[in-house]
Amino acid sequence: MTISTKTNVFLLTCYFLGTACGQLTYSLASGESTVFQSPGFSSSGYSDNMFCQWTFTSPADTYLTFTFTAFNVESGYDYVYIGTEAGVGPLSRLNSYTGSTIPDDYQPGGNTAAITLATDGSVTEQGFSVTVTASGEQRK
Ligand SMILES: [Ca+2]
Repeated sequence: MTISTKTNVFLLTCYFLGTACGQLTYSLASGESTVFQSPGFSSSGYSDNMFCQWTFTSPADTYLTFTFTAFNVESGYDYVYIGTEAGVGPLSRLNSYTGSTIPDDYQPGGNTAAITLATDGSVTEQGFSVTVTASGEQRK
């Protein structure tokens, strides 16, 4: 019975983590744009101790571009990362952001990219809103 209880606690924890992050994968058609907002953006902001990774994909001959329209995470403690594929591995081209300066447009260089939000145990802010666009043109 002990094993069963631990398993249930584990599954419950996963359930809540998943719920806090919301929908995790997004697929865009060529030429399509979508506005993505971090959890709680339009209400009380994001939460402590979050680790959420959202993956965006578009057709093979397109490139994803991230255009931030609002950005505020606790400077030096909470971070937003954008990288190719599944995010934070050594092969990813990874940009990291913290603080309240709205980042420049960023094109990771392919048709798959992930945004990660990692927050520590205290102090939260509004988070970010970003427009993700699948375009047939690659920037220089
Ligand atoms: Ca924080």
